[in-house]
Amino acid sequence: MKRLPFQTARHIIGITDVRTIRDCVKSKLRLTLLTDGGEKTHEGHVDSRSLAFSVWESLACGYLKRYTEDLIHPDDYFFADGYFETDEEIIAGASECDIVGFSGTTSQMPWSLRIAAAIRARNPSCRIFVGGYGPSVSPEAFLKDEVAVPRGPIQGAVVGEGERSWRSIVLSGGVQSGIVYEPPIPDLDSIPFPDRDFIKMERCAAIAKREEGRKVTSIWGNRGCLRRCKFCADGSPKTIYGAPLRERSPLDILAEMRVVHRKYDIEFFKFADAEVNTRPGRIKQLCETFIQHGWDVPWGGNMLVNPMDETDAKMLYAAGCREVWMGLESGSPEVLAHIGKGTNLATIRKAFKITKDAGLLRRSYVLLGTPLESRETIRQTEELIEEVQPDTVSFSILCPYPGTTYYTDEMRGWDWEHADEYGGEANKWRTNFLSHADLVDEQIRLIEKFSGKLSRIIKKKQQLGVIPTSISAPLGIINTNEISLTDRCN
Ligand code: B12
Ligand code: SF4
Repeated sequence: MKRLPFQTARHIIGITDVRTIRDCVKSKLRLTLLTDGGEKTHEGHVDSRSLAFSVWESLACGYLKRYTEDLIHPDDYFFADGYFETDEEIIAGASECDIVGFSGTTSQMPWSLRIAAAIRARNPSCRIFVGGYGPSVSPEAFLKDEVAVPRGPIQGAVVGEGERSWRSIVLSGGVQSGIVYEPPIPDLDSIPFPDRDFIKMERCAAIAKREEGRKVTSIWGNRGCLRRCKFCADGSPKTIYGAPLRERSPLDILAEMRVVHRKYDIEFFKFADAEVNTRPGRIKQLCETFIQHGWDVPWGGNMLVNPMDETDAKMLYAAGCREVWMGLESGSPEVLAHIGKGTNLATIRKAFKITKDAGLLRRSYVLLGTPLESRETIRQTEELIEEVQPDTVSFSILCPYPGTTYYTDEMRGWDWEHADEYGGEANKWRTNFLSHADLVDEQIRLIEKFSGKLSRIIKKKQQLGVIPTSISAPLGIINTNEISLTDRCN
């Protein structure tokens, strides 16, 4: 077990005896960390998050719990995930607590606000905080009630990384209000591994086993991204994990993977990194360590097409990596230049070829609807997909989430709970040349055309009715006879 940096405690409380702090906090507080399960569509416990993917457990809550576990007795620390627990169970449990923390994206925050109001109604003295990407990119949206009504449901919105902020909230008994911010932790290896029992990781892994045939969990290797893609919350100026990029050492990552693999019998690790290889040299560094230590449990993650060379691709395979998830995004040179990812047709072609030659499964993301998108640029994208033949493909439509460059004040009133990058009427985005309806038509056409290699998320979103299944546009140009179906898709 790694040691926590207690400087934060001294700084905030102004005393040096950590045991005194711990005893004092423990005797006073009951805490809960909550995360949304998304829309429940049937059986009461099926939601878009898990249907779209194998369930990604809330690593965030696991990290926050571990970072404060010396302060609170385990019996006084609760966790609930809206995927598994009903709203009624969550409200009842959280209402018993002194401090409540919600974790989530912009889409998850409307649920958090509703649940927070219900908790506050039952327990008016409860102190409620929100954290994660949603509050980080637009904290004022969660605090406006506080301005209008002195005891609005949310007392504080945590911006940026949560460990130090949550710790300071717990240590102070939740006195903070408004925007809460603590500087990021420079050395990621000093952060203790997330508490996976607390977040009940086993139940998520069990769903993956049922749906994918393998026990899967996530692991987090770096914080930040050096690129500036305009469509991505990690790329915009308001990014939660801004510069400098911080990386865990490969040995620290490996140590956690080993523990988790042994304890939970995990069969596949997926990296939650924005991009595993956000800087040149990272793949080599990571893989050398994995290879040296004989790591052979399969893993995969988001990877940039550049930097990626033949040596990287071969090393990935030798280090147990079996899947690379790469943003193909578009086949139009103009669109690629506009979105600011720093990729081009040559780097995309090369990456898809060398990773195939290395034996890696190549999942691809295609983004429809950036401002320069037209029928012609989509045709170029089709041609590129046909040429590089990814193993799986997903077609999303740009959704200008708060925190991205494309977000403007005009979108403030959008129904973000239902705005989705895969479809749905709440996303009203259009391009300079195509209406939103045109984009949906193109998406459906491409889905039909590439039906043999669709990613799991597309199939699930169709099941949920987020993506319509009927097509109104003419059929495209690619012969899909040679495309094989791969179903283990993100
Ligand atoms: C894995 C992942 C998913 C998983 C789900 C993860 C989960 N358990 O819910 C899947 C694949 C299902 C998914 C789906 C979606 N995702 Co996603 N996802 C990610 C990804 C790649 C990693 C998230 C992660 O696990 N990070 C590791 C944890 C530890 O970090 P963290 O959550 O940021 O937590 C830290 C802080 O934020 C903070 N914190 C978090 N919660 C709290 C709570 C409190 C109380 C406090 C104090 C602090 C705090 O402290 C933590 C530790 O420092 C991020 C990108 C990224 N690089 O982070 C995108 C990202 C979060 N996703 C995003 C989006 C848009 C979506 C979708 C809406 C896409 C869609 N389908 O339309 C859906 C919505 C899902 C939902 N129900 O809301 C955006 C969010 C943008 C925004 N404005 O909110 C991101 C940032 C991608 C991007 N770069 O644009 N996603
Ligand atoms: S899309 Fe990938 S490369 Fe671009 S900013 Fe987001 S995480 Fe970084």
